[in-house]
Amino acid sequence: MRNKILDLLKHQQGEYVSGESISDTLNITRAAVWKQIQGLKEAGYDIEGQTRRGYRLLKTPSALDEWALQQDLRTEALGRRLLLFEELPSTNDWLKSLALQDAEHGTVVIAKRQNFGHGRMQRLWESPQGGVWLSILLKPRLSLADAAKLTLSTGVALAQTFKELYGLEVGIKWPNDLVYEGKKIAGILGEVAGEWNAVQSLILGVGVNANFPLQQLSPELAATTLLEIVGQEVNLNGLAATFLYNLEKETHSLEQGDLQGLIRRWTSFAVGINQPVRIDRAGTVYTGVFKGIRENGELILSHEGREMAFSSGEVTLRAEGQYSPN
Ligand code: BT5
Repeated sequence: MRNKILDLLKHQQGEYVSGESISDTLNITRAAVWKQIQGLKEAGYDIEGQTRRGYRLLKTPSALDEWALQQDLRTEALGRRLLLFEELPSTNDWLKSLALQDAEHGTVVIAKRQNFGHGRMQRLWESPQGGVWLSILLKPRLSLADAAKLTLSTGVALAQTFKELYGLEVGIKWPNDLVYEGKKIAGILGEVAGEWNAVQSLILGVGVNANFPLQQLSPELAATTLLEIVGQEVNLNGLAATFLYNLEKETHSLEQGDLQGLIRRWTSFAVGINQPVRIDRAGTVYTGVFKGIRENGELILSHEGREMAFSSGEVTLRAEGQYSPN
């Protein structure tokens, strides 16, 4: 009913719709219309009501909202099936179980907050209200090796989104942390659902620290939020929709085999290229210059006159005076 009312208001494109015509069209009482409109206002919809003329929709909410997000979507597949929850333990875990029940390519699960969000190696991911915590199910036409590169695509899509929407230069810190002035603003977790060869399902989890103050996160984290940087709340539906659009574009480009383009875009956002770094592999520290990544996502280190490659699972990367992960 709520969405039907919104559809009617949207259809009038900012013009008034009388309470009577809403109640006639939807076959509900005027009082029920009024109640629904109150609910929408509480959810952040800016709806003007005038006694004689009726209602008109002025603005959709900036908080996460299924209808508003659907309006902002410009994708073919990503987010066309969208499930929004007030709270979940973890959107990745939820989507994983949907994937096992054969959910379709592009299904997106979003939660307003998570109570058991996680990062790589089951590290805890703090997910208070006001962030964008979402997971996307992809069944790409790619080999397993190429599909693994979609985490790189996700980083690029996110960095592009920050740039497009807020003019922010958010960097990608290898392998795939999004950082602003050395502080983490978003994280990415790619997981395979079930047996890869059997179902070919990849789950991409993305967490963006958006509309909440830094005090909501543990003080020891080297983190920041969009609210801190931009100085005001951003529209989370627009943020999610733009990101999904950019990710779909990246996915298509990878499916068409443009790996070089991906590496180029990734490198253009990468933090610390051609700078001295320290790499810790199982307790052994390698110092050298960070030269970029290989096509398989491995980091290239110029170390004592030769090039060494490191994969993300086995090392931690640190740059002096810069953000360092765990
Ligand atoms: C990541 O892991 O950065 C991937 C985070 C992915 C989260 C999304 S939210 C939606 C979906 N559902 C999930 O359950 N997960 C995904 P990693 O690189 O392992 O970094 C984890 C580390 O980041 C933690 O150990 C903390 O040090 C730090 N951290 C935790 N919460 C943070 C936050 N909100 N902002 C910045 N850093 C945080």
